Amino acid sequence: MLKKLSAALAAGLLASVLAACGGGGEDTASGGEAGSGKIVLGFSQVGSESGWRAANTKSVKDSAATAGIDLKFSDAQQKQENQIASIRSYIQQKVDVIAFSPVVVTGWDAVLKEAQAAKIPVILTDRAVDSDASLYATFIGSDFVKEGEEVGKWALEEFKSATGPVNIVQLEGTVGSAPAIDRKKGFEATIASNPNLKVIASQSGDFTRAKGKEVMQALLQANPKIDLLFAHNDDMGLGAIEAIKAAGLKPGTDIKIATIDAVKDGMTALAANEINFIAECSPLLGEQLMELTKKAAAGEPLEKRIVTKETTFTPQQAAEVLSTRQY
Ligand code: GZL
Repeated sequence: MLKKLSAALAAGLLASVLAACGGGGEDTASGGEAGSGKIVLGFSQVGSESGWRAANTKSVKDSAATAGIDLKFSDAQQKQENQIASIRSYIQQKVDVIAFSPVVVTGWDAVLKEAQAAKIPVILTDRAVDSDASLYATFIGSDFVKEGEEVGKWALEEFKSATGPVNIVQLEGTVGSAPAIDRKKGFEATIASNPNLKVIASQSGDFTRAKGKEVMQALLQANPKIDLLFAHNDDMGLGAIEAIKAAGLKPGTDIKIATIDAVKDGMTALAANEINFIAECSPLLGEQLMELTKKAAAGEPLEKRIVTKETTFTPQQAAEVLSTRQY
């Protein structure tokens, strides 16, 4: 009897050690222990690549604490394999709900099927996947095509009286990510109505300030005349501003700049006319995510797609709201 008991204890201990070793950054539980009666949510975050991501992580953690939800959180350092490992560890831990922001669009079918087989509902936040919608409970996030269209509409207006070519360079987000794919799609489809507006170069800056600066330095050397930079997020735009200044040019004047996100640093540059236009992409998804988590845990049906409400900002509008921004 004693032998059987110790073998069972050892097996249980091994399973819990394995389950805690999800990939990527450490898993941090922010609520009560298993069996505390609290809903347990396993969340896999893309990484910590931008100001937007930091604000999104804060929103998720703060909202879980406010909602009394036991949050297990992992940072994938922008690696899909780490997200998949974390999701598998949440399945092994038998959490009530899994949520994640998929770093890229493809490659999720297998792990989503494993979660479905374990009867754990999955909520996509922020970014989409190309898996069949039957494999997840709902997707809450922005309409990235619309964000790209908003920037395109601003560019058409800004350069409507141009009589010659308007040379545009584009700093794209993480390769293969939904925001990079869809922002590019929305922007380029919109500016196509004015043949003067030409994207002469388009390259990924991986949503980071450092990479945005590095790529913009190369683009400035290769292209003597750049009229507009469209950066898929504020952070890459802010990195590009450093490169533009180092090249002896005035950002927002010599080269017009449009970005997406509207985080504090981006809005500060916009208010200072170093950026000329920002389309908002709200990271404050935490509160809605917790409401959806409670419904999913209760087995309630969820609408398949929840789009976050967003706006756009000019320098004047940024100056007016800067002091009241939450992120
Ligand atoms: C958009 C989000 C993007 C932001 C970037 O919802 O996925 O990732 O625009 C962030 O700042 O890195």
